[in-house]
Amino acid sequence: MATPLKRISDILRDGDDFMVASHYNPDGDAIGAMCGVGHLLRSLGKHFRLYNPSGLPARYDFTPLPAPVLTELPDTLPRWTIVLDCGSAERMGEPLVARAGETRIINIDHHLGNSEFGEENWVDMHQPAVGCMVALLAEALGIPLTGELAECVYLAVATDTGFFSYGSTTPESLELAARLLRDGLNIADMNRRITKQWSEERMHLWTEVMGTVELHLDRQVAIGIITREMFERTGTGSDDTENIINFIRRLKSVRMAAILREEGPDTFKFSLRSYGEDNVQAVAARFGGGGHKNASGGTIRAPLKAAKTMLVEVAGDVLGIR
Ligand SMILES: [Mn+2]
Repeated sequence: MATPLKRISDILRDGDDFMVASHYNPDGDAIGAMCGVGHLLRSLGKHFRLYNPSGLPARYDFTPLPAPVLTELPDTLPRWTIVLDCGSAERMGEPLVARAGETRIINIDHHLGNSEFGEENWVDMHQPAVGCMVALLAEALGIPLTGELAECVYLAVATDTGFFSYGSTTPESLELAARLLRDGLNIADMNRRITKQWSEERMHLWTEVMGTVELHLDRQVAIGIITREMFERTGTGSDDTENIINFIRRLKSVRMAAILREEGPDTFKFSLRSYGEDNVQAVAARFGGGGHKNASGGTIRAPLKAAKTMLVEVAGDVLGIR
């Protein structure tokens, strides 16, 4: 039986009509992997479109695009849709979920507990980024990892590994970075483009959020709050919250860092981060969420105070803090 990598590279080589999609509210891995696969298809001379319901976030506007990123689905969906970095079909966004039956889905992902919603599923939770899987695809297809493709792969891998600092970082991902560098990638310039993206408005939001951080359970659980009112007052949006949680995790005593972000009346999105053996995926799962061992998220429908209490309680339970 052929491996998923072999089957998918065969489909890319033999097919012609593709759409490449990634999760809504895309992060660096979603954008880098989506554009990376676009570059592969361009190298192969295939027809393809890129689709993301949230579009290309301004902070990734330096990404070398192989095609425009569509925010609306075309009238006729292509034969194949390659879905990247989505742990479940729901992450593709409502419009594509509703029309998933009109196309054949290739699911390439690295999230623990991926629901294998595609016709072809290549799910490898040991990969630190879907960008690493795109590099393996390039290799299988004999396409050199240079130029714009290299920049997209680097964007994906560098952001999802926290610039090769998280526990998910593998020897292979470091070897991949070394290979990109050896083949001409300007790493300092890429890192500048990825990180030097802050607006004053974001600085104001972060100042406020840091001010909300509360410590619970013997200072081992930290929770920060982001309300819609804060967004309005500082002129920011959910894009401006990426990574803020990793700074809360820097608190010396903290084993689980959490952010509760108000989505609507009595509805909060939560993000969780931990280090090492503290499994916050298990915490998120209690609320129907998902993710990775040290990075997860989900939604809690409750008023803020109750949401906080529940999160602290479950964290204490799962992580064994009492
Ligand atoms: Mn990812």
